Amino acid sequence: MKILRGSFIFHFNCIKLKNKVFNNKKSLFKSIIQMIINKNQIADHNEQLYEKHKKRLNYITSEIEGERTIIQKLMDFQIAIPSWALGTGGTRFGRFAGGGEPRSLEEKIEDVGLLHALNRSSGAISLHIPWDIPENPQAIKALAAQHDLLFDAVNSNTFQDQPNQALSYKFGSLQHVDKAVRQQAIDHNIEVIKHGVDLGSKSITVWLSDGSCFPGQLNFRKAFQRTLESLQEIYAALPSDWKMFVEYKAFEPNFYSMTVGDWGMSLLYAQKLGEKAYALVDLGHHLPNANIEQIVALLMMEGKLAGFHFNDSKYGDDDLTVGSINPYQLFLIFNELVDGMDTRGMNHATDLGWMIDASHNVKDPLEDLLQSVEAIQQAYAKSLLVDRKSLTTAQNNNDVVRCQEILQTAYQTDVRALVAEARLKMGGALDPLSIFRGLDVRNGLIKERGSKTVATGL
Ligand code: LRH
Ligand code: MN
Repeated sequence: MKILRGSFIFHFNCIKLKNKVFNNKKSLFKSIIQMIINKNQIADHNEQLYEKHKKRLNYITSEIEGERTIIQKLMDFQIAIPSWALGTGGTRFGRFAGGGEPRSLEEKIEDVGLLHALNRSSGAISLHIPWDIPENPQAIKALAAQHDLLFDAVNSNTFQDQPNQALSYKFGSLQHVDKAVRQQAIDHNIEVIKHGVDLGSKSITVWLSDGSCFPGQLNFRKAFQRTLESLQEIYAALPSDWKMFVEYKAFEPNFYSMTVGDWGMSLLYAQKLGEKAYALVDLGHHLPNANIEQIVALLMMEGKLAGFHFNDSKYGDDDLTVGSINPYQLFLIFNELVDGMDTRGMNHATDLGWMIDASHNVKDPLEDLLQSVEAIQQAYAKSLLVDRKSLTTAQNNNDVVRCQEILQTAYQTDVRALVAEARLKMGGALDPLSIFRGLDVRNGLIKERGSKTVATGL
């Protein structure tokens, strides 16, 4: 396949985009890419890697069936990038900034645009309010459109006290014993929904740090009921086509109880709130050795799974690169997802929220996010290879060994060429990480923005 220079743009599903893209891309290239990546460099990169890619693709397509369907599903599968994870993260012990970090919402959108230009699989950004208040929503929306980006779930923040805030969230927000504090938190969430409506978002994620640090500090039942009443007021403010994602977490920053502490509590809230409320699964928010794939299967069964905050962890809410610690668990989760979505006739690409939630203490934030998107795409591709008919037969025969063989055959299949082919077909880079490094993007950003810039977020 000849990699056509200049027409590279037309890989971006040219029917729909041709005119729009050409005009926008021209301006896009004028902004970031032109500074760091000009339009032919991805084409050059792909040309150098094409022969090797073709060999790998021919091999995998000779080994499997349905590669066209899998590649199309990978092309449709877009993952939202968290606006709060484009800078260097830190812990209470320290933060070691890497330089060239985005100084504004505009620069955050440009960074996600850069990721999307390279892997064509990061087509949405998830904002956190007030870290990313869109001062001029129309301009922000237009800038995002230039980068082919949509706005995924907006996130509220009642886990920090803002400078001009009247009442403190030290002892919680929606659970607080003081009605005035609860009302302040409710008003904030309704304001977040307004920002989301302005940007075309269709969901709000509510994560509450609410809970207690010591036995006796909180009446669990009353805290649940106050939180439910507060969520009901926020739920009532949801536009008809919106969803509310109730994110649970086992511990931190409270270390005795969390008022939305596990999938059971989140499901209880979602069921009591109504059909627009769902339980959001952040992979790092479980107690050690929790069977997250079983939780996913049951939330799917109840039609109450919102979607995900993808990351990885070995101990707590470590927010590490997706698939960096336990890639088999990620595969098992996608295995349950594909089974559950197909059973319910759901659209894999649009019916659940696919978001990353990570924090980068020692890696370049953009390289870390490129690795995370790749890991998610690979886990999804492997889960699409599972021979579900044979698995059901083996399960019905209690043939435990055969069940494992069927799963692990899919898991041990090298799907990297399928994921790369999907990128190539969408106009992305065959190897996003190597072109990101090859073009020294980080130093380009440091030249542009400075070495001491700090992005808002965690
Ligand atoms: C809480 C959490 C939540 C976000 C925050 C940035 O640990 O996962 O999703 O609001 O991280
Ligand atoms: Mn999260």
